[in-house]
Amino acid sequence: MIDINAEPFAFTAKIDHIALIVIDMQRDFAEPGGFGESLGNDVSRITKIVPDVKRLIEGFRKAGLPVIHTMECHRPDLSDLPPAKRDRGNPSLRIGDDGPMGRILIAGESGTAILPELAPINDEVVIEKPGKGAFYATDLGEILQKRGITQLVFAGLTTEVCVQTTMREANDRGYECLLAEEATESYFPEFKAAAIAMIRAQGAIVGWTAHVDDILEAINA
Ligand code: TIU
Repeated sequence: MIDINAEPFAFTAKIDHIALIVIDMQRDFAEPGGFGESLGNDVSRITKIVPDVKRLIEGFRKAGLPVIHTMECHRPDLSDLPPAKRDRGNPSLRIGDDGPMGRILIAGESGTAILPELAPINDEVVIEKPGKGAFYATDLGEILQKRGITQLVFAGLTTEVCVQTTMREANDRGYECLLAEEATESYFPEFKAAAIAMIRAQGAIVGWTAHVDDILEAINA
């Protein structure tokens, strides 16, 4: 067991039971013409975290620890897309519509892919999820249970939407959750700051937060 310098207090990492989960680092959220922009967001902030997400992923790989990737996406026939999600916010392009990078947020389309710098390698698990949380309508829980994972380090997009939703789902299922602060981003800097504050408030009510350097130092010790 190794203590990681974290807020609101040290996170005691159990190295045989910890995994990195990288949430939705997809072109659709990071590049012009994708789902994020169709909702009216300025996507230019998002790619700035790629180097920090990359070194976190590489640190876990170097330590021989599991890296799990998620992708928010839907089946080509849209059978897993509730109309309420498709129509919410009256986006300029709806999920399933043809965009400049292929059909918006549809499995297998080039715009839905994980950014090439952060692409999964070898046998890393990739979870395709139709919701904001990665446990809803996926086999993530079973996969973690079979591997004996009880602690999750979180990175990815966006802090207050899919990252926070998945952290809350995981926390309720008994996982200890640690968010890597520089390896997550929001379209709204104030929402990122608020999400970090609310996650670690009340004695880590949802989980801990830590800097990428402190996480890497501990897992590679
Ligand atoms: N819109 C937004 O902030 N996020 C999403 O729709 N999905 C994820 O956070 N991945």
